[in-house]
Amino acid sequence: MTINNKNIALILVLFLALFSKQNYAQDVLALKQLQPIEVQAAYIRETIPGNTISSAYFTLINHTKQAIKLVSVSSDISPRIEIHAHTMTEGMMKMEKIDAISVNANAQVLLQPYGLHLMIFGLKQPLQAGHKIKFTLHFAQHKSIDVTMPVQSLHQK
Ligand SMILES: [Cu+2]
Repeated sequence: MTINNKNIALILVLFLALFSKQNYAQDVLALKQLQPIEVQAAYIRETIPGNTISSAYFTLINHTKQAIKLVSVSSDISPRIEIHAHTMTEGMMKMEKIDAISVNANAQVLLQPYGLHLMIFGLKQPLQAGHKIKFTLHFAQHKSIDVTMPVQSLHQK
């Protein structure tokens, strides 16, 4: 009986692929468990032609045993990013700047159209669907986290 080197090589490659895939899955899991603050479903709106304003939305999840407070957001794309809320004033829907978004221990807060959102002013360049934008979220008593948000087309909901 002869040993086929080709077959051995193939088995080795398959084995390595499986092994590394498993390791990768474990790494992702470990990373998730290590993140006390998580951001999900983040996106920023494509700009309307001629406009330099946009808004961004996401779910902010607090896995810690203490309340957290998002106090500001920064990004290279804009000199001014504000946290906004929509309020009803005399039957009119208005938005206003707020100082922070608090998230209770083991809770989450949704930033969504007609609710809490980030308002991005003075965009240096138009935002086009498919692009990815990096933001840094700053917290009162927690280290900042980086979030990459895809630009969503205006035609999407
Ligand atoms: Cu706003």
